[in-house]
Amino acid sequence: MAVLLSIAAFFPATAARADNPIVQTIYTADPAPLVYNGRVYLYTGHDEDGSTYFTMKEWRVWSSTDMVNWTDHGSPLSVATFSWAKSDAWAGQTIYRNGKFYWYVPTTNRATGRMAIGVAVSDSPTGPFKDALGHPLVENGEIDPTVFIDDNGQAYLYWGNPHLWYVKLNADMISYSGSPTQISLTTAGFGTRTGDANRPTLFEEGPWVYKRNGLYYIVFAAKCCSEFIAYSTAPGPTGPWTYRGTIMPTQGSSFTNHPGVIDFQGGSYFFYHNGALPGGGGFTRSVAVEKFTYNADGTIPTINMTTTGAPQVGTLNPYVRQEAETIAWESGVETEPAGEGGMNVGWIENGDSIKVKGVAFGAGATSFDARVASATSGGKIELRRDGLNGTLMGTCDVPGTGGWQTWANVSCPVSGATGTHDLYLKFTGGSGYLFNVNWWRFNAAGA
Ligand code: FUB
Repeated sequence: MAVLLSIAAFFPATAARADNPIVQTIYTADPAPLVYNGRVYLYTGHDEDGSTYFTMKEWRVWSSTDMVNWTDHGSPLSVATFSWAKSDAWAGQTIYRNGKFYWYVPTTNRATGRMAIGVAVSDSPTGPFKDALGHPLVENGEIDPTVFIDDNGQAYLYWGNPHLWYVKLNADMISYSGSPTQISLTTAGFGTRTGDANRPTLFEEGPWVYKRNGLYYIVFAAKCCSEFIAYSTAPGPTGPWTYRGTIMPTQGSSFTNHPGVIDFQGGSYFFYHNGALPGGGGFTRSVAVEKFTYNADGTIPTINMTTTGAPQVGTLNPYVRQEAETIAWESGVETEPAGEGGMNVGWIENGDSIKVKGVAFGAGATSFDARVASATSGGKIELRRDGLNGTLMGTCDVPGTGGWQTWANVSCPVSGATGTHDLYLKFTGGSGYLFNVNWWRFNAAGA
């Protein structure tokens, strides 16, 4: 197993942590949430460790049913997926239509040296995605596509920095009708910027377009730098736009920000990024989320960044297989593709941990199973309630299995696992890497 230097390696263990940012194993940026089939899929970029520019090679996918425990689905799309692309896995968005998922992304065209918009397609929200065209969908040197399908079935792709463009997508979602059209950036539509004669309005980049109760919204990164998040509304998908003000003020140790807005299970959620992780900043960003409520007139309240994040929607069922890479908060671990499919947690050392929030044990669990692998001599998984030093519900011994991808099941008895609690998987053992975990499950009496 390769030794990766990562943020996780130096992130301190904390007993009681909030849940923003969403991902702690890597730096993430440019959130694009999608609700599909009762889950939120979160598409992000990936800022490389130690970046001093927007050094981004791949896009990543995460998902959650409860807004606090997020499953890592790895990287089903990268710059390398596009044979014509050279670099820059920047801010994109994925949408579902007719059984397929379309992911629109900006990346640099090797042939022209300019930013272009590519489109990738998959049968699954978690990929694998393939280049739908073999060439850019559209190219004018501008970035940050957002995609929207109106109630009448007409799809629109918007993008831009420094201008704002749209084009009408055909029903196949990989071609368009007419030519890219510039949306007029008026101060009435997009607010007034002072001090930059070339950019008289606040629109900077990162548009996010959607419709709610018949009103069209464009949320965007405003002013530079540092950016804040603002929005405008319109009676139709192409305007005329009216500037509505700030959603998220400039905050959070990153000079960019990037919005993504969804409704899920009756709540509204605002995704953004900041520099909140250790080592974080403008090129080492992290995606976070807040819950909010629209005002009665459809306007959006001011939303501030928190470390608390969104409240949990429901609970997590420990009596079905749960992926080890389903995490509310972690300390010290990494993830990687598992040889037997999906992802696994690895790079586990003594004292590392994973918190899984709001686990509904109900009447009580009697045993715990885990799928593990170890090329060394293994270690132990301590199952603790509500804190790293909380009540010990059980300890599972993990033996050496002969390889980091040589998987075996281990099982151990548990007690005191009743009601709903945060579960801490605390890993202990000797020095060096101990073992990997692919999945876990509790068993109830009689199961
Ligand atoms: O992540 C690279 C670029 O930074 C994005 O395309 C912009 O929206 C800004 O977040």
